[in-house]
Amino acid sequence: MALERTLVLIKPDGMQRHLAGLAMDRLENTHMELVGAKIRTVTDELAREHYALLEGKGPFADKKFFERLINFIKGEYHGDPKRRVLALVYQGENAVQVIRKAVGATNPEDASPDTIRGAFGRVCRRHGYYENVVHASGNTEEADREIGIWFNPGEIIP
Ligand code: IDP
Ligand code: MG
Repeated sequence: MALERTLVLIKPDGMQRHLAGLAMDRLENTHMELVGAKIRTVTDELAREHYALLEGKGPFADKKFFERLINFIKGEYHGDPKRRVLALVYQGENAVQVIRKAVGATNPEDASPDTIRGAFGRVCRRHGYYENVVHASGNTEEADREIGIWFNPGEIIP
């Protein structure tokens, strides 16, 4: 067992649909410790830095689909001029895996109904994009990288 930190983002669909509280309720139920929280406006630069490693990979080999990913996290499809995303850092034993389990599968239609994505996510019928309410780091390397993008060191409880 290892003490880990992981990054969660309440994405613009979650913010606009007022799901931040419900999502956090489920995250709190994991008994992981909340050690960082901030709300940020997602600029183009922040979006591209966050998703830099996905460019050209899997479904994002299609450039247009990669731009959809960027525009989505910038809140372009959810009409929020403030482009708000809530960033959270959870810490605990195996935090990455524990939080991913509460978050659920990438495709909301494959995600178990007792997960955040399974309960609240949806697939955009027009574009096939997974509007899955939250982001959670996929492994510890990703987590360290992403926490460094969203937070300054002094903003996380040691
Ligand atoms: P993850 O968020 O479960 O780690 P990633 O592969 O990192 O999944 O993809 C980032 C985001 O891009 C997903 O959360 C989802 O919103 C979207 N996405 C990923 N793969 C697909 C796909 O095949 N179709 C539609 N949307 C996708
Ligand atoms: Mg991922």
